[in-house]
Amino acid sequence: MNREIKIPDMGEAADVEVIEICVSKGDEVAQGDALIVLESDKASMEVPAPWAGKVFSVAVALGDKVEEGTLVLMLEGDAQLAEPTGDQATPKPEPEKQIKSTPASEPVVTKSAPVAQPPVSSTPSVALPVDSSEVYAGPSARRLARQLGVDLTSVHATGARGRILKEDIKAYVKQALQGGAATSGENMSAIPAIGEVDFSRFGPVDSQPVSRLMLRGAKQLHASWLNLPQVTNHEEVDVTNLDAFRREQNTDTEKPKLTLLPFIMKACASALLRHSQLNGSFADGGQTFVKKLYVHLGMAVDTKEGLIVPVIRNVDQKGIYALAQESQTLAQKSRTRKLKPEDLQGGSFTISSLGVLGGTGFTPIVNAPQVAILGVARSDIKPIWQADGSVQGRLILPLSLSYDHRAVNGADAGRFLADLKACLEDIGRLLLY
Ligand code: CAO
Repeated sequence: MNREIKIPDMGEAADVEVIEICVSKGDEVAQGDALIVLESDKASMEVPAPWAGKVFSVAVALGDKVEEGTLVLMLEGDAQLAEPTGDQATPKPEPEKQIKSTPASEPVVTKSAPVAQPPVSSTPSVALPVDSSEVYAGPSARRLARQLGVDLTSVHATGARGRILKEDIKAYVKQALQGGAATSGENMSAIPAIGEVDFSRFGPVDSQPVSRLMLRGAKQLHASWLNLPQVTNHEEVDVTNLDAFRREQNTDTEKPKLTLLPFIMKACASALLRHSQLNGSFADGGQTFVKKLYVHLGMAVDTKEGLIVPVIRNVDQKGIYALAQESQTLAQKSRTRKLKPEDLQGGSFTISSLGVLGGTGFTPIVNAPQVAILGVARSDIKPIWQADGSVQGRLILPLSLSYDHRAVNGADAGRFLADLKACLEDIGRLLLY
């Protein structure tokens, strides 16, 4: 049987606005579920279902101004089955917490009344707390937050006038389960959520799903960014002689082409054996530090689908041509999606060479659980003072070393970079080790 649900006696309040409609036609509701939310200039309240049933039709719209007796909706169900609430046959309305626009000094009192037929005469007063630290949320949202153990002060509100909706609480829980916590920003120690923006409001857009590769990379980078205290040291290396040497070798077209990268790899591997702190990882939840006695270098490769980091094993034991060949093969495989899972595993240190795209420097993010990464930017000819007082144009290569400061001190990083610089400026040094 359909029964009309009307706005109950709201005391003095008239022209009260409907700010939320919690149900739609066909919804099954339990007794006490919020049907609509009203807001006056003093307070807001939910109108709960007086009995369980199915919504036959909704008679109000968002923004409507209503008063006592306005028809809210038609509810199918048996009013006789409604459980008595206290001394009444219908549930009492549940006033919400403070309205933000209410001055904190003004005590707010709103009338609480049964909302459905039959009208109930008693209308006990409910004093609303006026604590500016309190959040703005309805009873059903608060009930849900209590059930899920969610601190409402951490939830980002999307409802009208900063009101927390049930959907906001569900979104918060979902994000927390995925590893992050969306917060209102008031909790300074938590990670504030970035709100969704409808960019099409500002102009044409082209929306595409994010590739799985990018999602995986994003997760890895985000985890590293959040977990590791990272510092970056910068160094400039004079690679004039090295570059002349590699160009000379490149006249032999039978051999793999030499870029600066295999030389940088070889010099890094050598330096990592002497500065093994940078070739390690934390284990046992940070209780153990594992220094790897091998040097497997990750090499960041730019592909159309996103960044891929294949690994070249035992770099310290390979020659320059072998490294050149292997890096070209792995770059090609990365770009044609031919890599095997083992090609991507076991890296102990990473090199990210942006080469000609590199600009004058950048701060790479450590590829955790590794503890250090070398960024290589673009080499350029610069005027450099010489010991004899002359100025020469020299080819200068900018290097940036990012590291997990828990594992590597600034001095460790400085020594590693100085060693690397010395090897690259005089590649013959590598013969000494
Ligand atoms: N400065 C100036 N020129 C450089 C250079 C540098 N630091 N490094 C390489 N070059 C030159 C090479 O010598 C080559 O020029 P020539 O043909 O005249 O010799 C040209 O740039 C192209 O080199 P390459 O990129 O084909 O080869 P590579 O061995 O230097 O690098 C690879 C290979 C796979 C690392 C690179 O192609 C790549 O993908 N880099 C991008 C990595 C990346 O995206 N990092 C960012 C990660 S964070 O988002």
